[in-house]
Amino acid sequence: MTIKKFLPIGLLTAGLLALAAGPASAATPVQTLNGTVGPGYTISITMAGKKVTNLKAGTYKLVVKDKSNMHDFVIEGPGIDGDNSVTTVPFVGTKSETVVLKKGTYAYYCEPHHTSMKGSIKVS
Ligand SMILES: [Cu+2]
Repeated sequence: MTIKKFLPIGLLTAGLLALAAGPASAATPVQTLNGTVGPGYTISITMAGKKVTNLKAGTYKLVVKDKSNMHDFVIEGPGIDGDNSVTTVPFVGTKSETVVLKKGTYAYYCEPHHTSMKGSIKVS
């Protein structure tokens, strides 16, 4: 007669699977883009203090600080038409919106001074 040793394979497997899965995975955090316009004749979009010129396609939170009543902040590109003014003249303050950026080029500018106050971001 042989003595079979009981090996709790099932229990062991369940434990390893739980380890591999780790804690409940959180959704990818939405990154913040910081738009600034004014108080002088300047406009920019930065992320973590650096000017943004290239981004990966995805969803971002765009937070715009409009520091002058004579400027506004507009962003347009694939999926975002030219009427998308995040801020308008004479608003001063902070506004934010969620933007879904697709592959292509986005332009941002101040409408009254669009020939000089402008920038662009390439999304890939
Ligand atoms: Cu302006």
